[in-house]
Amino acid sequence: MPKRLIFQVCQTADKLWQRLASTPSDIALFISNLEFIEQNILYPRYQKFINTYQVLLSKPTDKEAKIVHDLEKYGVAIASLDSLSIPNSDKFLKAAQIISQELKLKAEHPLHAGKHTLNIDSTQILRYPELFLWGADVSLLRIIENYLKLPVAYDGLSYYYSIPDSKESGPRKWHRDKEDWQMIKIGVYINDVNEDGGPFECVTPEANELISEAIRTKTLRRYRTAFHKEIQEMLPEQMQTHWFNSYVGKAGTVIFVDTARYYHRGKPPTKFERSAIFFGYCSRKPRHPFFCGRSPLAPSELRYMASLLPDEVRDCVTWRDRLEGLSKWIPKNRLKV
Ligand SMILES: O=C(O)CCC(=O)C(=O)O
Ligand SMILES: [Fe+2]
Repeated sequence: MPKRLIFQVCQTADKLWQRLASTPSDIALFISNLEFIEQNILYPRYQKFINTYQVLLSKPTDKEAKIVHDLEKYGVAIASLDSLSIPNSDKFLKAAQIISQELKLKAEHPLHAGKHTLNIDSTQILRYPELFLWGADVSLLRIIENYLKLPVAYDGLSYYYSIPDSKESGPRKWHRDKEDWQMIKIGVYINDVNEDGGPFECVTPEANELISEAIRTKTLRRYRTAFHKEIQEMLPEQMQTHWFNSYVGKAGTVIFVDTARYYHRGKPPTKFERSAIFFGYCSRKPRHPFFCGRSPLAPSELRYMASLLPDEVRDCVTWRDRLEGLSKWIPKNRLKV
């Protein structure tokens, strides 16, 4: 059999397996979103966690508090590698640029023809631990803790090498992330990104409020992914000209965003490739733990990464070992957005 055919057969079998393995978490998602369960059990439990943790919240610096404030007000806060001054940011960016070259080469291989996005694999992350470690910086974690008002779970990173084919699929469709009530993604651009190079986009708070209302009144199914035109058509006349922001920026631009509360997408690039890393964070008792663990690292690899971190940060990576209750046993959902 030609190599390409074998590859396609393997890919189809893998997709089928992923769908099958994701059935328990799809059912759990359905149950946990039943109005009765959400309003009488899950939401009160979440509020109780927040109240209990209030006295333990660490104090942010003024610079960190400004980012928390922007997140609370707009759902998004913009910074840069320079402005954040996180240790080893140069090393981190250099490694990320090497990965970009590797993914570019991989994309050119005929086996990957037609793919809109290529992702980092675990061997690449293990080769450059600075990629994972950057996301576990104490200042970043303090910002997120103060936004979530809960202890932080660091869910690792996704690397998107996005090809300029204009296709609206995967995270290029408008969506909300499912992990938790509120969560944070930190996006870092690895190359300069303009309007034709697939900028990250997020709806304005006003448009998000209208979309949330459509979900409350069941006009829109919660967690439904949507094409650009579908959202546009849902919104009233006066909002048509400005219902989202496009975050164009230089390499090293850093975007903090609550991807669970706000509809967002990576705009399909039309002319230029885009390399970006998205670090994921939620609380240590997330609403849907079976949607966490999106990074390609296996549990043993995560434990290795945790061992490289200072004691006080390690719990952010190993939080899953201390998860309680039924949801701990539901296998992780394997389907992409
Ligand atoms: O690629 C992008 O800009 C969006 C990524 C995204 O939706 C996510 O990481 O949750
Ligand atoms: Fe997302």
